[in-house]
Amino acid sequence: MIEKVVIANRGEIALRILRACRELGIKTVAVHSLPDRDLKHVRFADETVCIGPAPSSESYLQIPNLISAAEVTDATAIHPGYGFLSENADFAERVEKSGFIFIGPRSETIRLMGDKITAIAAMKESGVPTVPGSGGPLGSDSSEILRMGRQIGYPVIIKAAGGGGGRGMRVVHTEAALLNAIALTRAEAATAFGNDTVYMEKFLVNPRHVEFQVLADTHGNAIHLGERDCSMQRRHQKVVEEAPAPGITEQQRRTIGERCAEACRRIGYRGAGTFEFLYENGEFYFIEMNTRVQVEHPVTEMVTGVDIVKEQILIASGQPLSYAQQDITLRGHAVECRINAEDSVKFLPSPGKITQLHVPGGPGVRFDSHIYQGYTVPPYYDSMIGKLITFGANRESAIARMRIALSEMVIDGIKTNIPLQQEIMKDAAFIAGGANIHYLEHKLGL
Ligand code: MV4
Repeated sequence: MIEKVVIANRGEIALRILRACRELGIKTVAVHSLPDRDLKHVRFADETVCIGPAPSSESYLQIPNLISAAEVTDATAIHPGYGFLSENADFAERVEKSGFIFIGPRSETIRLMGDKITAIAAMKESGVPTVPGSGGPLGSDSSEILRMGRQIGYPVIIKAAGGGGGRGMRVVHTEAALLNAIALTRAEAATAFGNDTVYMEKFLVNPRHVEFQVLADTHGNAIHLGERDCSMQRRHQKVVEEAPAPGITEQQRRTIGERCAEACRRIGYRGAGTFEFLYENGEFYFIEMNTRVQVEHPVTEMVTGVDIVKEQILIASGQPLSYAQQDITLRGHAVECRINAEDSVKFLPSPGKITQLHVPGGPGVRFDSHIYQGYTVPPYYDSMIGKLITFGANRESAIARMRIALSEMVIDGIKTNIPLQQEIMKDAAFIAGGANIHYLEHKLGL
């Protein structure tokens, strides 16, 4: 069993990991940057190590500092959370080579999924439905590329193999624009990712973003925990997530979920993972896999009763999964509103001191956050300061609870996106369910 975990992250996820460790009787080490010494999880941790100054490039992204923190505290394992080094294969490899357990997949798996072309190929081989496309890197033969574009049909999208999460892609509407678009995407990819490999897919015009949560252990077991809808987004930042996804049938869930679980078994996946799909006209198309715990994992926890972070730690300890697929049943509905320290209209970050804080509560209300009255939100990191999650017997009651919870929440001293979230919770298209990935940007006039 893992005895001591270094939490290589900050904010709400660091606190979430700390709580999971405490439930499992595992000691914790909080690593933090200089301005983060007053974070809530730093106060609760058994040990703390300052790993550098404010910029994440000099603290949370410094691999040697994190390994040193594990060494000086004699830790067993490192949990990377999300963001920062969580999907950095070199970090996972150095953690493993230094004799610590990386709480996540094997470094080779992270590398496989980090390259979107190899990720898609692996999933396609395992029977996961993918987007019609080049099925591999685009070469230099122009006539072959033009033939491929015609075969796939316009519009197409050119994506960088090293990209993901909305970085390094370009939509092409006509054959006349294709070769130039490829050259531009290649050049940008070379600069941004140090890899100019690009591929082509059919561009889906109005899809939803539906993702499947999986868990896989080191004994060959893999299960899925159903899906989430994350279509309500702005500039590739998710704003609202929910589980289950509106309109997805039990049959679709079983078919796609089982294919994801089978893919995990085939590639020897370890830990928690997410299969990202575009969903359009009743069909699922795999686009990327995330090899970390995700921000929106709580909505899945609420409808399945599974503690995903605890499972991550148990899996890393070599324990078999606590659940078989038949133990997983979905109950009710959960919605998550991300609470950001930002102006609701201009979307500018709004760091500063929280002078008043009142947190909502009652049945089916969960607030995953590290903030407290008197806490100063620093300007150096992501603006997300918490996640408000509500659960209900059905979607309508989960949304109704969210409206009340948002109305009870008071965060003074800084601006937040609570007004935007209140607006979304009374939006007719959101209430109807199944809005696509462009809906929110369109509503906001982007
Ligand atoms: C697409 C697509 C349409 N067709 N691929 C953006 C983020 C990255 N994960 C993949 N993305 C997209 N890939 C094909 N073939 C549209 C998007 C996309 C998107 C996807 C999910 C959530 C929000 C999005 C916003 C804009 C574009």
